[in-house]
Order: sequence, then structure tokens, then C-alpha cells
Amino acid sequence: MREFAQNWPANNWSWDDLCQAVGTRTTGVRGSAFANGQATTFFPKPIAQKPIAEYFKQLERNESSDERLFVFNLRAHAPGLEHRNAARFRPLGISVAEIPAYFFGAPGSDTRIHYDCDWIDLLLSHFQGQKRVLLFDQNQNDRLYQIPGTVHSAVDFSKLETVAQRFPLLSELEGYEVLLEPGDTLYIPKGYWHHITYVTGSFSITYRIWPKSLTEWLKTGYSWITGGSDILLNKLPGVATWQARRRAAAFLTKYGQPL
Ligand SMILES: O=C(O)CCC(=O)C(=O)O
Repeated sequence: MREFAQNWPANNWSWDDLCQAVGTRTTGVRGSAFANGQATTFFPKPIAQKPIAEYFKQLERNESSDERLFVFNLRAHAPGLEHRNAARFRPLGISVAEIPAYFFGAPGSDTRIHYDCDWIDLLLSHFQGQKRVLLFDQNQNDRLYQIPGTVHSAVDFSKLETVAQRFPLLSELEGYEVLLEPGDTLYIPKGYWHHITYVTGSFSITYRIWPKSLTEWLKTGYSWITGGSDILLNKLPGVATWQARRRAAAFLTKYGQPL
């Protein structure tokens, strides 16, 4: 929806406003899961701790790096800003949870291809710069080399040219590509794979559309329980390594090649 979020307060925040709003708070910035050996990990782990305002200034200067803030709680770090947008979707007949998830990225960084584990419709509104999004339906799972038991693919989409030979089914992929500009909102249906490339320093806010039927609620509730327990279990010593080994073995069986 081109320009849907053009009148949102977030579209008027300058990098200076954002720096002032976060003050001297610090946070962990995330990097590329593939570069940091986290290809089978659920959530990317922070690669560095830094003042949030310093990171925002890097984005303003458009400094290339693989640093991102992923599902960032800007509301907690910048309570002085207006974070309520749920009512803005009402004219469309859409009811969303008033729980904004923020995503910041430097030019050249990317969010690895995945689909959201809670099996829910998403609305991603974009601000400040440009972002390229690739979208794929669930019927593309095998062509995307899904890692069994995860919402992730074995393919590093930031290096498509170099990895294409290793993953021949990629040549049969069918999907969508869109370049988001400030004020645009993208609907990502439940289960849709998304790969995000930050073309310039920019940020987005994602809202989740409440499930509409009992069946949808049951599926989302089940995904919250299984996804949540997976995240917690992986924090236990040894579990993440054991899971990685199990997933690598399942991948080899399924695709006849190592992960
Ligand atoms: O914009 C991004 O970097 C990631 C967005 C995303 O994964 C989501 O909204 O679920």
C-alpha cells in the first residue's frame, strides 16, 4: 500500500529526533546470521553492544555494515515518541495488536530469509530510506532449501550469485520483489517467506493482524507455544548444539547434500 503510512508520526521522525529520544541507552546490535555461524539458530544473537544513538548516527551517514536491530522494542527505549498506530488500520477493516516491532538496518545489511513462527498476517510500514523485500509462498519451501524443523532456509540470499551452484532448485523459485519507500506499507500473509535487504539506512514497524477465526487462533496459539519453548530450550547448555546437529542430519537426508 504505497504511502499508506505517510502521515504516521514515525514518518516525520528525523535521526536527530530518534537520537534524542533514546538518550544514552545502549543495546545489542545483530549481524548476519550466516557470517556469525548462527545458520540454524532461531533468533540472531547480538554481535556488539553500543549506544543506540551512535548506531542511529551511522544509519544517518549511510555507513555500510551488516548491523541491524531486529524486533527492537523502541517503545521501551524511547517512551517519549508516539508509538500507537493500531487505529490507523481501522478504515481498512483490519484489527492489529498494538505491539509494534521495530527493525533498523544499515545499508548492505540483510534479514535472512525466514517466515514468522507465529503463523500470523503482518503489516510492515517503512520509513527513512529504501528496503528491498523478496516474498515467497509456502509452496516454495523445497526450492528455498528449508532447514527441517525451522522457519529458516539454508540459502544466504545476500550471496545469491556465489551460492546458486550449491542450490540448483533456486533457479525454479517463483515469488515477488518490491522496493519499499518511506511511508509504504507491505502486507505479508501468514507463512510467507521474506528476505529483506536494506538499500539505505532505514527502519520499519511491523504490526500483527489478530487472527479472525478459532482455527486461526488455535494455529497461532500452537505456534506461540512451540516457538516459545524452542527459544527457551535453546538457552539450555548443549541444546542449541544438539539441535544444530539434528537439523544438519535431517537436511542431508532431505536434500542429499550437507547444510
Ligand atoms: O525488516 C526486517 O528487517 C525484518 C522484518 C521481519 O522479519 C518481520 O516483520 O517479520
